[in-house]
Amino acid sequence: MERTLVLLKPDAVQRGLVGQIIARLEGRGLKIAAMRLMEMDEALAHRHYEAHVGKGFFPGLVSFITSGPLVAMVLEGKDTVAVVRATMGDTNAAKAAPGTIRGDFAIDIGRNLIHGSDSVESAQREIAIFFKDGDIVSYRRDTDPWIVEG
Ligand code: DAT
Ligand code: MG
Repeated sequence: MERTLVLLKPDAVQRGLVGQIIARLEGRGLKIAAMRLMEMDEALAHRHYEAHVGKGFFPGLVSFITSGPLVAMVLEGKDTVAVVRATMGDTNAAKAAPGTIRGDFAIDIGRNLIHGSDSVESAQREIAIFFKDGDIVSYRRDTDPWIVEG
């Protein structure tokens, strides 16, 4: 089973969309393996978004992501990285397809509600930023065989 890091960004918390967003991810059959409400400081933001340091939008991104509490989660399941990315929709929420989280709830690239790791390697790096091994819980659900065959 594959794991990914999901952040429900400060706009999701402020707008009261945390429950609806989690419901969509759970609804696909993804399993919550870790979850916490927290604030990101500047150092953490630089670490998490290291690939974007120096870009024009980076200062705005840091100020937004550190502006209030967010929900960090580890999700687990089949092809989780790709499934979460598809469920999120396009980075530019204005272009995100209806039916996706961004396409249904957001309209701006700088207020796009959710982060999901973009590869298995990124997921491993990002999960380690937010969670210790002991924070991640492995468990079986009786529904698992009804979600993934085999
Ligand atoms: P994603 O969050 O879909 O993985 P990304 O990794 O390319 O997108 O960028 C990280 C975040 O930075 C993105 O969610 C919103 C912000 N961002 C990216 N490109 C931007 C741009 N051109 N203008 C403003 N914000 C941008
Ligand atoms: Mg990204």
